[in-house]
Amino acid sequence: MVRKVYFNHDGGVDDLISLFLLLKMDDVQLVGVGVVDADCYIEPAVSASRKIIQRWGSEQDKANLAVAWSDSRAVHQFPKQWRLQAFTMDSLSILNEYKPLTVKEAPLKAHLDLVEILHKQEEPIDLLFTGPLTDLARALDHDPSIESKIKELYWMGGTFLDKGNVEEPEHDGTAEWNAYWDPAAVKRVWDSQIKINLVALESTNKVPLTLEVRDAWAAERRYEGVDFLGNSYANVPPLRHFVTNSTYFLWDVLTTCYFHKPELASSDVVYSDVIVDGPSAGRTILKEGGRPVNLVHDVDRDAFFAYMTGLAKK
Ligand code: AGV
Ligand code: CA
Repeated sequence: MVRKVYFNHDGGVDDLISLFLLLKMDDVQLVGVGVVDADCYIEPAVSASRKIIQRWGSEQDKANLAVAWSDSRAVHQFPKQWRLQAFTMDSLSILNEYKPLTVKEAPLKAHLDLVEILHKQEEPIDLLFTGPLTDLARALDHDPSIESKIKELYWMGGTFLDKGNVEEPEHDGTAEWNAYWDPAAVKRVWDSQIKINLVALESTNKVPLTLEVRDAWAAERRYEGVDFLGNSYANVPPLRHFVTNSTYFLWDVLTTCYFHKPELASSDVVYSDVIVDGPSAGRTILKEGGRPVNLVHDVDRDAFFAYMTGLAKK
């Protein structure tokens, strides 16, 4: 059975690698792509997305997919050093080898593109979000009837740990960045009936980029897709001595692989809420009687890396 999925991402290294891997997965049909101006600059992120579809999409993907720009805006903006990584991704030779670029941009803004594509579906489809939830929240506000067209949401975001990954003035450090970028959007999605799979820091903390992973990709760079992994992750710092604010994890790639292969990870339903403002803005908390979400809290690290590297070889 082919699973249909709409993918909304924010142009980071692991967002773009997620797009690449989605195109490689058996029995997955990508029905739409939206890009939000969060952990990226949107122009190179849209451009890199179109180039990835052009290079690795099927004939059907290339003919039917168009990449939608979001006009959603930050409540709390990402650091510029991280956002600049989209320019390097868009400049990689492997994405610029073949011209002309024929994969189109979508005519509608990303949240309206999502609404339109959901309405075209006969059966409910899955959503994969690897950046902030703003476009989904706006789509729900625009047309709440789309809920019946959504099977499940897979979202990289949030954490119930004491320590998140936001290190910013005025914040207490308890939030995860995708939630912090637009906390009210998380609340809007929590207020819906959508079934949520949350790939939070509990599991993504277990898949840092390490030198060992880098070397394993280098040893297999004869595979075009593995060389693409190595070059892409050359943009970002690995874990060496201890975790810093810039240490890179495979956050979104784990989320994307969990969507396709949930047996890589373990999960439990928890009841939760989100703090919308103040020093803990964007913090997700456990709460009795709160909103149920399926929290992915653990992962088989070796199986995950073997699986994602295997996909890149196809
Ligand atoms: O919080 C994780 C999210 C993921 O969607 N992003 C990166 C992933 O795409 C934000 C982020 C947190 N720490 C970062 C991030 C870092 N050190 N570099 C770049 N982005
Ligand atoms: Ca992301």
